[in-house]
Amino acid sequence: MEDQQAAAAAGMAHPEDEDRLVQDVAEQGYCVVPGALGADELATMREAFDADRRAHPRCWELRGSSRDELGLPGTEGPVDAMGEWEVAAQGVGESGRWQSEPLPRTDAFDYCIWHPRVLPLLERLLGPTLRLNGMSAMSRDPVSEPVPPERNGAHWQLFHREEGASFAPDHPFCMRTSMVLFYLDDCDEGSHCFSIVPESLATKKALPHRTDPTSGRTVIDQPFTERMWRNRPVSMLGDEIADGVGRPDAVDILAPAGTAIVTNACNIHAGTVRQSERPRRSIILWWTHGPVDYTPREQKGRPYSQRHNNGHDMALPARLLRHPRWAYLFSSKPLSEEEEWLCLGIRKPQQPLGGPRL
Ligand SMILES: O=C(O)CCC(=O)C(=O)O
Repeated sequence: MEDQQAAAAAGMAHPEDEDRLVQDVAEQGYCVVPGALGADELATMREAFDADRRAHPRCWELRGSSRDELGLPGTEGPVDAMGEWEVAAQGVGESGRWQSEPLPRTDAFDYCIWHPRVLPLLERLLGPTLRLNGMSAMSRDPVSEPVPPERNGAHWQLFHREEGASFAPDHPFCMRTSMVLFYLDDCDEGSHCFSIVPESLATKKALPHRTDPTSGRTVIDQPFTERMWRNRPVSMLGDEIADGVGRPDAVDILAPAGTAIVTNACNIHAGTVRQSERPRRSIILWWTHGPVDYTPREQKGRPYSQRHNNGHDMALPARLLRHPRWAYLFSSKPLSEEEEWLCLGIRKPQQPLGGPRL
């Protein structure tokens, strides 16, 4: 009992709670950490979130569509600061999904990186090679249109496995990447929410997989149409995916603001969008295994720092790289070949017979 009180006072999980969360991840591929952010943290983060959106509108992107793709007028008019994309009007795109990469501009969300209950859990799940791979602030804005009729239990969703279904079959948790969401707003039946299809470790281990010949990565071997499910048209996918398929086996994570959701990012998941006057703001982190390449680079000719890039490549601020306690989470120490295989499912191409030519 005293132990439990001491752990709670330090903001940490009691070891038994942590065991249960690890068990949940083994059984379903995700777990829910209640009360990860308190009222003060939520107030500070919401304020920083909205202030960043107001101060840096050009750094926020409506995911899913450019006006060109949508055939909307306006591309010949003034384009955005980068001269490339014109953000689409409200109501198009992936159901009003606005996203940005806030780390270079604010330290307001740093606490989500070294959260005293979530980080120890991630260390157990991913192991000692874990590294932060990205962080996004994401808003699912209010949606005024009525949702299409519910089919197969689906609302407006775009279900997918992360990273093109990259996979680490030999890792103890089959966990190449963990996606962690912190809800900054209450999620219930009357709001948007995050949804995920439970999948046990045993099921994952039995999934068919193959090596992608270009990247050397292991990927789950399911045709694209079996990896993406949607029931609302989005223009980013110019393919034949049928609308209205949905995933009736998905669980809607309905939970109060401050909840953290820790996932194996290869579980099938989606944002569920409902007609709602309320936004769902979230901080999303991607954790993978080192090294993490934070070298600034150009994205499609536009400076990386001006644009959200799904959180997977960004400038890492010096305050983190030189952090007295947490710098190891951003280390670029290379993985050994064995670790690359175990943690990332990447096999080095075999040397040609006779060894390398000199
Ligand atoms: O939380 C959401 O709305 C969707 C997030 C998601 O699916 C992703 O970033 O891959």
